[in-house]
Amino acid sequence: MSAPGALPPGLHHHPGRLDAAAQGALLAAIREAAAEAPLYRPAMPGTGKPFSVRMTNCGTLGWVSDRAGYRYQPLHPETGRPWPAIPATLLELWGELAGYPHPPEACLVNFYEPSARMGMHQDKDEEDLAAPVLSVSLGDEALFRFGGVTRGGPTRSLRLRSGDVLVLGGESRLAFHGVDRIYPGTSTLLKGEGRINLTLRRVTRP
Ligand code: MD3
Ligand code: FE
Repeated sequence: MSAPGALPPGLHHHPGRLDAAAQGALLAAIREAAAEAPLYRPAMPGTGKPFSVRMTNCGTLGWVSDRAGYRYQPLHPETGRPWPAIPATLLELWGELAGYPHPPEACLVNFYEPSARMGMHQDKDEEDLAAPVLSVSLGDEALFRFGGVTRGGPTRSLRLRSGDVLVLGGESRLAFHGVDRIYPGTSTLLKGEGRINLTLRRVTRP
């Protein structure tokens, strides 16, 4: 279902929160980070099936997945180097929108080619589930889907556009969510087709 109307408690959508200049500056910062910590393709725990999304991280901790499982770790799994710092503009955005008095520790960078998807899942690898997750969309539009805290219940869809910010806190922090499709050619921000999503997270309990 995709009915318009109120979003669930704790899910806040800020359409166009970043203007074109801010999106361009943020993209430049993320490109710098990805030069230091290259995008890589994670694998599913157990099966080792490759993700369709490529990933990297900024921050003191980065989210990684491989055959052994999901976890946060301080080093890039392929280079063995620490992740680069979270760009200052993202820390400022967190300060303005998160409503949480401690800084984020992880910024997961997801890169979607037009054929990439993210299956429905919960984000629950963090110790501090009292902290919200803040997401920034850059590049081509995406069809984002979210449901409740149990798998298989009713869901709603939301189109996420370049410059949109989502804050997921409170009752929505453990909601199932995923990305059903990318709409190639709907943004000119990136050099080519695709979408970047940045998610800021507090991982440890302060
Ligand atoms: C709802 N990323 O990296 S961001 C992820 O567009 C992830 O790349 C998607 O799901 C993406 O884990 C969605 C929006 C988002 C992020 C975290 C959430 C929605 C959420 C946590 C709880 C509920
Ligand atoms: Fe997620």
